[in-house]
Amino acid sequence: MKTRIFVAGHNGMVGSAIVRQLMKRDNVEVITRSRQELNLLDQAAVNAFFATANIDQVYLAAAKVGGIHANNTYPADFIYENLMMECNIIHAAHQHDVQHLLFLGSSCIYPKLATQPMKENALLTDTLEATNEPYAIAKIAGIKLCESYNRQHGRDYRSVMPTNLYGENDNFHPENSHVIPALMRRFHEAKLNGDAEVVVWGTGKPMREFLHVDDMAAASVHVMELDAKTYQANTEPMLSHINVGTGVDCTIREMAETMAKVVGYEGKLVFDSSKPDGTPRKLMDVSRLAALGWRYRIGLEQGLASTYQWFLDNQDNFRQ
Ligand code: GFB
Repeated sequence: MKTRIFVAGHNGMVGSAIVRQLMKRDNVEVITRSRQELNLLDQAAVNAFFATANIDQVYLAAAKVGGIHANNTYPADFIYENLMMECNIIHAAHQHDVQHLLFLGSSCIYPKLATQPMKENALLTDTLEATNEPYAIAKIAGIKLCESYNRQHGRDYRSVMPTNLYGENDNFHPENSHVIPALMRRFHEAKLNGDAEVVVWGTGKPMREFLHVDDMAAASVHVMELDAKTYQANTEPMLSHINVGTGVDCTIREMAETMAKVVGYEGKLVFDSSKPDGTPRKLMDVSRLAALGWRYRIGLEQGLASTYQWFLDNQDNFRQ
């Protein structure tokens, strides 16, 4: 009998990478539903889906995501949609006796000025970064939803907190995307147009850790497939999440210079300090995950190069 796994958010960058990982397994049947087929904001529709789909495991990769500008501009969308999707899926999973679920959060759950690198126990110890606090609160609620269904109903719902992700099938929207797809597209267009300079938002001084989405997908499957005893030995009932990252960071300026090299753009970088920098640094301590036997494999320059190749091969149809 195959394990029936529902990947919520399968069309997104992380969800599609998780589907690619799961397809390598031979005892798995991957179940997906597009936004048109199943509106995750509609609790009755989500319940009706779980009532008939006979799901064994859930990867909750569906989310309303975006970069610093999008979070700063649409805070109500970010908190409402992420809370609703989490509540609908986690509650319906429990009601239809799904024992295993993996919830995907974000490194922005940690305090703006948390000690670096950030350990899992930094959660809820200080105030959050203002530009993405609504999104962070929704993701913290997701962790607490999983922990609460575990404590009250004996479920095995796990949470992984990825650092900044990038890779194929990312959102390349000029304003609402994250920094890597935004700069990749901007440098590419500047190269084609022969522009003398390219604007990079902020001062270039913030530091970020970047993990390729294929590594994130591999880490997600690794954590989901850990036996319960091993998972519980390395987490606590009310501190159950696990950081996923490379443990290495760089400044936005350094990343932009690497990006220019990968794209082959030779013009000038201009830093527009009127744009927000966001959190000064959010390097994750990944020792808990290392103790569970997983390390990243794709370095930044290698990851940027393969993502740029994907960008070139898919420019006509990538999502806005
Ligand atoms: O990737 P990003 O939007 O997300 O910005 P955050 C990272 C840094 O890159 C910021 C700078 O300091 C930006 O000012 N940056 C430079 C740019 N040029 C650009 C550009 O053209 N576009 C963008 N977007 N940034 C997000 C959170 O914060 O991290 C999300 O808002 C999520 O909720 C994500 O948690 C992982 O790392 O600042």
